[in-house]
Amino acid sequence: MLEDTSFAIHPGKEKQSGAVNYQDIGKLLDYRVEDNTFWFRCENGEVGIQFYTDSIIRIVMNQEGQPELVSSKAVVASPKIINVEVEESKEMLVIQTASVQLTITKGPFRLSIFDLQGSVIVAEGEHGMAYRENGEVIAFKQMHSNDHFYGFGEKSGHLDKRGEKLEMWNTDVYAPHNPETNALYESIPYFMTLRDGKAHGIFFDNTFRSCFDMKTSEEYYSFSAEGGQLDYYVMAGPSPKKVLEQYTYLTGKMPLPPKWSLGYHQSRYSYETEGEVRELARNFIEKDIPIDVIHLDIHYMNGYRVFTFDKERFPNPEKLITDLREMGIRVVPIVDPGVKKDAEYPIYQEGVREDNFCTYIEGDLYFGEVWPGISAFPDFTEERVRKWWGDKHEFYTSLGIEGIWNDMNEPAVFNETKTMDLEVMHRNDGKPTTHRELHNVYGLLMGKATYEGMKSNLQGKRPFLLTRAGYAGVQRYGSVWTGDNRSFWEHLQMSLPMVMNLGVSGVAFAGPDVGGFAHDTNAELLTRWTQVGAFTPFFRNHSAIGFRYQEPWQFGEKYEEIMKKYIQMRYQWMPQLYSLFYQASRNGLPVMRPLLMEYPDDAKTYNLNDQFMVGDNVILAPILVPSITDRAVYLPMGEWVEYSTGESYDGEKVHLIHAELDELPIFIRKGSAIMQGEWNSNQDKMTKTLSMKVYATTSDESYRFTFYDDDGETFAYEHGEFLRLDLEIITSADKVNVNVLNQTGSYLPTYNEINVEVIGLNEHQQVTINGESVNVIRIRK
Ligand code: MIG
Repeated sequence: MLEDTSFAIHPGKEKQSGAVNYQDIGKLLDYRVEDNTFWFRCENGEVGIQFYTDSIIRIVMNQEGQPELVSSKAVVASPKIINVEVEESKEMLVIQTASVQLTITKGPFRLSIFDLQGSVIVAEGEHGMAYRENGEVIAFKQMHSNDHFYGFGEKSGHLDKRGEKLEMWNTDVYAPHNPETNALYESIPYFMTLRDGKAHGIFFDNTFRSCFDMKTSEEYYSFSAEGGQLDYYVMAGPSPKKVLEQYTYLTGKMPLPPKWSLGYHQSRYSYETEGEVRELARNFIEKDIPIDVIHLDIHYMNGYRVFTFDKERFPNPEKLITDLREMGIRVVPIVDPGVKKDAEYPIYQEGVREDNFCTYIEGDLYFGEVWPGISAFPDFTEERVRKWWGDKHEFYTSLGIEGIWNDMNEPAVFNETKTMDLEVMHRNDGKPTTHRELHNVYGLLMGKATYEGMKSNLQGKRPFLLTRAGYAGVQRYGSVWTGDNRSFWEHLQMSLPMVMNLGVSGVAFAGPDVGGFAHDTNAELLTRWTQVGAFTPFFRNHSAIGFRYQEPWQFGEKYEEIMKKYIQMRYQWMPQLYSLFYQASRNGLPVMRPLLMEYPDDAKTYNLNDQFMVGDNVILAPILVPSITDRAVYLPMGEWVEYSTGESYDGEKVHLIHAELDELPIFIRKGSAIMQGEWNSNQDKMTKTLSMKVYATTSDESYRFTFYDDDGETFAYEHGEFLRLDLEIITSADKVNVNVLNQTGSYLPTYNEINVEVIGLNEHQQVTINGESVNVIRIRK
């Protein structure tokens, strides 16, 4: 209570922070190389160094003895045997790979990594690796005056986290999401540093509560954890995109999601009855507003028991799901981890009998209160339990369900600490340890259980998973929404850097609750938010019980028309978006990106919070404030064309752009292209007419991109059933050439050709496609 008053800042309460009271690792005593691992014995601990590639280096410090190099929950790659050269002198040791040089000074042990041009990537100085008697471990790195920090998973506040101190502890935060609220639902202890146009990444693979401090000092930053080893990876870059490729090489890529999950999702806590859901679906069909998914929140269940339907509210779920499916709509139900303590409930019975729930070391079950009342929690840290839980999803798949929404998986519990007791002892696949250590991966492992279970139950169809909690690597299982935001303009603004930083953290498929979850939304906010949502990777309108309904038609025809236009636009852009999702599944690059990812040399992009890119050639500059129809837009190098007006804009300039309520400023880089489909109807979402919009320029440009398509819902693409076109656009004063460099895959789409539309062509320019004067690309059968 008192902490909410001025008492919180009474004199004498300041906390100590910074590099005080730590035990330094001390001098290097000796070193050896075994199995491609370097071991450094120091006065106060031992360090192991491994190479995952020439440019991904793992460093592990253990203050108690030889570091353990056991498997991680996040990392899917293994160390590689690479060529290294070692040179030793009296004071130091130099280890060189094909991409980086590590220098280690011996007294005290300090590690620095340089690129081959001799520029420092990371360096230790006065402070290096250290620990505290209480088990806390910490790494200090030198901070440069021009370092900018990105990533850190799901965080409120601005894009650039310099000057921030961020905590990682999966937390259910209903309110508030303020700039200072930094422990949210996801913990991704990873960041990317950008310095003078060059980037590198650090992934601190420690599941304990951890802290990243870019605030306390201007000379150094630090990352620390409450326990465990100091175990981290340095990714040498040197470009932001390379860093992301390296990070997702380590922690995995997003599987290609089903195409329907890229569509529009409508949700509410809750659509409470079958009747309400049917009426909702009918409305979308009648109004011709595109929709792919309706979410069922907790009211669908019988007394909030997972794997059940309430017989009165939803008497015939199978029929409902089949009927909706015919309308072109899928149903995604919520599944929470808490299993109601109820001796007559089969899931609870089985869980207890088979010993699947979390227990204390003494063997007693852990119980916590959540929606169903007193509940037990599956121990997802154990393979056997994950399998059990995953198999249970047959309940849903047998009804025709292909997607699951995991909520409350921090895990959230209604008590003071908001979560499970820290001393709960997880089984952890044969290495039992406490919830204190595994809290941050509970959601990730529930996601793993759910994704894998759905995948095997769906027998060849791609599952969709939406999860609230997660850890590094969560992208391997699902998409992430940013939890309980509010219907504030500030939260619309905040969602941009938040989703961009999630993208920088490997989570390519993410988005906020469009319109805002809690609080009453309003017509203008919902309209502007829907425009943004049409271009964020995950696009779901969701609102909370007790607040205003916010389906696109709730505020009258004028607003409905605008929202409909943008939701339809989402579908017109689907071929482009799907190609970008394909790319993300291959190289880890996010669909929605901060501008700095494409323009790392342009300092004006370093903290650009209110604009974002979709792919590498499209910039969105939405209106994010009420009653305003003009805004400043910064366009980086190049020439740009506004999508709707066709007007040209110079790069490296700030422009004042006008956008009425029905307008969303979208800029495409000249010399590049985008793929466009069309909106047919909810029952028929297949692209039949595909076009490529090429934005002409008279300057010498060349642009390459990949168009990708497949059946959108099965894994047949893994056996070659896809269509992939590697395309090239070459422009100069007298020409616009479009070339298909390569066509691969055996998928036969409904369209036979791609209509090429050149925008802004000059009279002296001639258009050719594969060298011929035509305006279509024929797809080879
Ligand atoms: O706090 O299931 O973030 O999306 O509607 C209540 C009810 C639990 C929290 C989720 C929200 C969901 C709600 N849940």
